[in-house]
Amino acid sequence: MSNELEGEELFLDRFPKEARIVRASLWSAFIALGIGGLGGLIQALHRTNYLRILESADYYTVLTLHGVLLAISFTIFFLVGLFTWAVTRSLDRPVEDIRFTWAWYLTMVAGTALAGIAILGGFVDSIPISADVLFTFYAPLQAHPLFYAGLAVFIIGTWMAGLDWFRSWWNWRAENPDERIPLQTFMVLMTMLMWYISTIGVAISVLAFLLPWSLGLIEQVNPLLTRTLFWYFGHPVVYFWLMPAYLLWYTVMPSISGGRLFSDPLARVVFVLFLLLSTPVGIHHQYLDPGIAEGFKFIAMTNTMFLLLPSLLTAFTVVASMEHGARQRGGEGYLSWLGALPWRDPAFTGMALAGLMFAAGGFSGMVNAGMNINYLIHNSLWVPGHFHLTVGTAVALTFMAGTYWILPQLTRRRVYSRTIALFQVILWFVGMTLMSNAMHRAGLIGMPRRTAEPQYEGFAFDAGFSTVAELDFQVAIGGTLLFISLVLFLGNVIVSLFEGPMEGPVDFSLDDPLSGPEDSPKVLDNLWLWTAIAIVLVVLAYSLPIAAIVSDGGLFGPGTGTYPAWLLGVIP
Ligand code: HAS
Ligand code: CU
Repeated sequence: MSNELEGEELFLDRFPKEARIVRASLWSAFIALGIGGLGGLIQALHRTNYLRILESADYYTVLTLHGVLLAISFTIFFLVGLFTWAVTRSLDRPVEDIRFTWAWYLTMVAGTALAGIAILGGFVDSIPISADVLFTFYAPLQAHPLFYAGLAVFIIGTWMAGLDWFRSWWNWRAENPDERIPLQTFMVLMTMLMWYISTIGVAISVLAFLLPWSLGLIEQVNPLLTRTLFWYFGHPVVYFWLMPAYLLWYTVMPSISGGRLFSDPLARVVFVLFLLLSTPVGIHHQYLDPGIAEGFKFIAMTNTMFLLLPSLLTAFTVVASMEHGARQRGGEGYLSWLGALPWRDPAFTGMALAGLMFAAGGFSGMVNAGMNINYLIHNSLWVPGHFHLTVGTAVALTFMAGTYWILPQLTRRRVYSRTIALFQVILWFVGMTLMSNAMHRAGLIGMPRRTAEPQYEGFAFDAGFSTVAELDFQVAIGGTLLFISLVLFLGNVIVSLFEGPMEGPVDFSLDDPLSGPEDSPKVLDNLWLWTAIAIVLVVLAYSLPIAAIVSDGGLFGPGTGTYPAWLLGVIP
C-alpha cells in the first residue's frame, strides 16, 4: 500500500501526538468494556437464577448500563482510536490540528459521562435521576434529560472526529491529486459517510422529540415515529461497529496470516455497498410494529437481503487472503493449508475465531431478516443470541485481537503474555459458543429477552428436546467464561504497560494487495457519487413510511390512529 510507514518505524515514534490520542481512545474503550462486561455477568447469573445480587427492578438499570457502555461506548471509542491510527498511517501525515482532535475526544468523553450519570442514578432511589430505558430508549420509556443530552453530545463528538479525518484527506489530496485514496482511509471515509447519513435519524429523534419531552416542553411524542427514527439509525449503527472490524480483517489479517490481501478493488466495492445499503433497511427491526404497511416492510426485507452481499464478498476475500498466507507459509492441499496458519499468534487466532463466529451470526441474521420467520424469534432470547455473535464476537473479539497487534506500536511494550492472550481469545470463543447457542435455542422455545424474570412464575415453556434448566446452565457458564476472558484481556493489557520497552526492529508493516487499486475503475473513489445514491435510496425507503406515521399518529403524539395501547404508552 502506498504512502505507508516503513516496517521498522513504530507509529509511536513517527506520530507521537497521534499515538497519545489513539491510546486515550483505546483506554476509554477498555474502561467501558470492563464496567459493561461486569454488568453482563450480573445479568447472565440473575436471569438464569443462579446468583441474584440485585432487586429485579435494578436489573433494567444494569441492562441499560451494559447495552450503552458496550454497544455505544466501547465500540465507538475503539473505532475512533483505530480510525485515527488508520488515517494517519495510511496517508502518512499528522492530523491537521491536534487541539481539534483532543476537542472531539473530550466531547465524546463528556457525552459518555452525562449519559453514564443518568443511568447510574437509577441505582439511587433518593435522587430523581434515572435512565432505565435500555440502549434503544424507546418511548414511552422516558429517561432523565441528562441521558438524551449525553447521547447528543457524544454523537456530536463523533461528527467532529469524522471531520478531522476528512480534513486530513482533503489536504492529502491537494498534494497528491492523481493518487488513489489509500485503502484504509477509503474505508474510514465510507464508514463516516454512512454514519453522517444515519445519525440524522437519531439526532432528530432525540433533539426534536425525546429531549423536549423529558424536559416537559412537549407533552407527548409519537412513539412509532421515534422508534422508526431510532431504527433508521439503529441498523446502520451495527455496521458502524462492524466496519472497523472489517478494516482489520482486510488490511491487517492478511499480513499477519503471512500473505497479502486478495483484492483491494473488491474491498472498496464492499464498503461502497455498505454506504448504499446500510440505512434503507432499518424497518427490518419493526416487522411486528403495527402502523407500518406490509409493503414498506417488504421493501426493507428485500434491501436487507441485498445487504448480505458485502459480507458474503468479505467471507470470500478474507478467507482467500488467509489461504494465500497459509500457502506462503508452506501450506498445501484443499483444506490442510488451514494448519499452516499462525494459530499461536493471538492476534491472528482471535480475528479468525471472530470471523468463524460471524459466519454463524450472519446466518441467524438471515433468519431475523425474513419477514415471516421473524415472527418466531422477535423479542425472544434468540435476538441477544444473534447480536452476541455479531457485535459481541465478530466485533469485540476482533477489537481485542487487534489490540494485541496494535498495542506495541502505541506503547513500545510487548503484550505481557502471548500464552494468556491466546488462551483468552479461545476462552471467549468457547464461552460465546455456549452462551449464544443456548440463547438461540431458548428463544426458539419462546423465552423472552429483556426481562429479569424470564420464567414468568408458573409458566411452563414447551422445551421440546431441551430443558430450560439446561439452557440456563449454559448461559450462566458461558457468561462466566466470557467474564473471565475479559478480565484476562484487561489484565494482560494493563500488565504489559509495566514491562520494559521493546528492543530491536519489529516489523509491523502491511503488505500490498495481490490486486491493487489500479485494477479498479477510478469511479470507485468518487465519494460524491456514492453519497448521492445513498441519499436517494434512503429517501425512497423512508419518505412514505414516515409520512404515513406522521399523518396517522401526529407529529407530536397520538392522533386518532389505530395503535394499540402499549405502543401509545397508555397503561390500560
Ligand atoms: Fe443483526 C437484530 C438482521 C448483522 C447486531 N442485530 C440485531 C440486534 C443487534 C444486531 C444489536 O433482519 C438487536 C437490536 C435490538 O436490540 O433489538 N443482522 C441482520 C442481518 C445481518 C446482521 C441480515 N447484526 C448484524 C451485525 C451486527 C448486528 C454485523 C453487529 C455488529 N439483525 C437483523 C434483524 C434484526 C437484527 C432482522 C431484528 C431482529 C428482531 O426481530 O428484533 C447481516 O449483515 C449478516 C451478514 C453476514 C454474513 C456472514 C458472512 C461471514 C463472514 C465470515 C468470514 C470468515 C472469516 C474467518 C473471516 C452473511 C464475513 C474464517 C476462518 C477460518 C478459520 C477459515
Ligand atoms: Cu438490523
